Amino acid sequence: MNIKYIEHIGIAVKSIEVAKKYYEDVLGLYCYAIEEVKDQKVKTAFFKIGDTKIELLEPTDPESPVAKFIEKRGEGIHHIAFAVKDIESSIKELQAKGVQMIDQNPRMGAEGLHIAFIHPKSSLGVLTEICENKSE
Ligand code: CMX
Repeated sequence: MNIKYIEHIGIAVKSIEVAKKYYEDVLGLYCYAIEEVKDQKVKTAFFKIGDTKIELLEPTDPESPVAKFIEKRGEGIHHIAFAVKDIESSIKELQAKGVQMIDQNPRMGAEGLHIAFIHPKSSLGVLTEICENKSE
C-alpha cells in the first residue's frame, strides 16, 4: 500500500461553532470550509496545516458514529486518515492481510474524497481511514 501523507486528523466535537473559536482565536488557524456529510451523519469543519488538515466532526444525528463516540468517550481525537495512491487496491491489500475493513468498497466522504475505514479492532484501537483524492 502506498501511503502518501496524513490527509487529516478527525476530532469529535459537540459543537463546531464552539470548537471553531478555539482553533481560530487561540491557535490562529483558518476554517476554510464547513460541509455536511449526510452519509456519515456529521457536519465537518476544515483547517489546513501543511499537507494535513484538522477535520472537526459534529454529529447531526444521535445515532451517528460520532455521537456514539462522544457519548462513550467524550470529545477528542476520533480518527486518523492516510492519503493513499489507489484506494481500491489498498482495500484489497488490507483485506488480504486479514485486516477487518468497515467499508469493503470506497464511499464518498467530505471534500469529494473516496474513503474507507479500518475497524479499530484491527488497528490497535485507532480508527483509521484511508482516502484518495481522484483528482490529485
Ligand atoms: N476510535 C477507536 N475506537 C472506537 C472508535 C473510534 N473512533 N469508535 C468506536 N470505537 C470502539 C468502541 O470504543 C468499542 O470498543 P469496545 O468494544 O472495546 O468498547 C468498539 O469500537 C465498538 O464501538 P461501538 O460504540 O459499539 O460502536 P459501533 O460498533 O456501532 O461502531 C465503528 C464503531 C468504529 C464501527 C463505527 O464508529 C464506524 O463505522 N466508524 C466509521 C465511520 C465514521 O466514524 N464516520 C464518521 C467520520 C466521517 C468522516 O470523517 O467523514
